[in-house]
Amino acid sequence: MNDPHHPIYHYQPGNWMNDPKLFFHNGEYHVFLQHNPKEAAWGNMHWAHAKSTDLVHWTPLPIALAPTPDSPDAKGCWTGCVVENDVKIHILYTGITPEGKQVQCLATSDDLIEWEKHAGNPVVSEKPEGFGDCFRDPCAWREGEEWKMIIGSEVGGVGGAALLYTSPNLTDWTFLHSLFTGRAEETGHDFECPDFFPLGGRHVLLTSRGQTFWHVGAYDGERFHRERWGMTDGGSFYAAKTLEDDKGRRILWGWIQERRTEEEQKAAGWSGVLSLPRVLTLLPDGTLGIEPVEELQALRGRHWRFEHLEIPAGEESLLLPEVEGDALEVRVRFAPADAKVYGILARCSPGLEERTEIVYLREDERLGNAPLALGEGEGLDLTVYVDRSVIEAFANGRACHTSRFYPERDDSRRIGLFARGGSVKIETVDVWEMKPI
Ligand code: DQQ
Repeated sequence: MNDPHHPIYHYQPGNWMNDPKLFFHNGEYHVFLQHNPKEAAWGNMHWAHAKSTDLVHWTPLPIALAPTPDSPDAKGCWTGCVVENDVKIHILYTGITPEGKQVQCLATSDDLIEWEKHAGNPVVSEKPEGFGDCFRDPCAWREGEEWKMIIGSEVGGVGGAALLYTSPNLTDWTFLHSLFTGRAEETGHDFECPDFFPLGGRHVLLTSRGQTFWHVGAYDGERFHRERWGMTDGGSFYAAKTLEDDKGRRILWGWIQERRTEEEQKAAGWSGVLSLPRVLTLLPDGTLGIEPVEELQALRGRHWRFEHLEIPAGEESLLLPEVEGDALEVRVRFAPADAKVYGILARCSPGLEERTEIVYLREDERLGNAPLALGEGEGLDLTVYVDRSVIEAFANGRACHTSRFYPERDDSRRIGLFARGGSVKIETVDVWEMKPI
């Protein structure tokens, strides 16, 4: 809490974290993370574990998986998934063998705390012919009497592939074919951390390379036929995966990456942050809706409100009077604007020497790097969660851009609005102080 860049209402397990894997069980949300318990640097992969009952506060739990010397996961327990059959709870994950090969392993538990690795590991030892180096991050689900699983891979020169397997029992797996093969120029040369689930009458495939992409389409039990695709987030947000809770909500979390040097990360003693939970919905046009969960409102404290503000053409910015803080929720409704570029300024010093922009680019139709086309007469409804060095932005229920900013001044605590290349009218501004978790 004394580190001015360390978030206060985002979860971070200490040292290194990446890729979340989610599991909902008996009313509790469980998150497992790729984790290096020794230092704030990638490597030595363990599975950290924490749980929450309210989607806001997290209780750290003992490490779930650690590499076992001279075993198929001697060099790391990489990403995978958590599933439950009628008897036990299972983790399927990628083990890195002493030779550095990627194989798929199984571990089992009764209580999610004590995990026993399967004596016959690995359960999948060989990559099928014809696919590239990537062979990792299993994602399994039950389908009638059988289990299905996809493993992230690639077809050289073509794009990412989600290799489909079937099993009667989670230990004996048969390769079928690629569930879906992407195009490198759209969604990257391979698929890391695939996730696959039904949503609103369609199926959604998530794949990661560069960013986490969503693909919406039809699943016929053998192949996925993609209809629409896009980005879950345009910024520092990766390896995102989901769970379904007892309210039937499909909730997404990602790994918020750092944007400072490896030396700075190690010196800080922590690296990587768990994103805020985001609810996914299928929108009427067949694309994906993404919004922060409403439970986050429990963190709101002191409130400021402003109405009918304007930034006229030629004037660049305005600082909100009185508003101050390094952990805030900022909600701004912009009327349809003629400014070319406009948005919110966060972590501003009083004279604006230091600040970061959360920007909507009207002509490019982007929120930061995330595509966002506004309809005729549609304003911009922008919500920004500022949590010290973490900035998560959500717009119009369908675009997200997460960024990092590490202020050097301790008075960079103000919030502003800005516009360039024209004017913008602001209908309402709400700002809340956010409480620590
Ligand atoms: N991170 C894991 C891999 C995965 C990658 C290793 C994605 O399993 O493909 O830490 O960030």
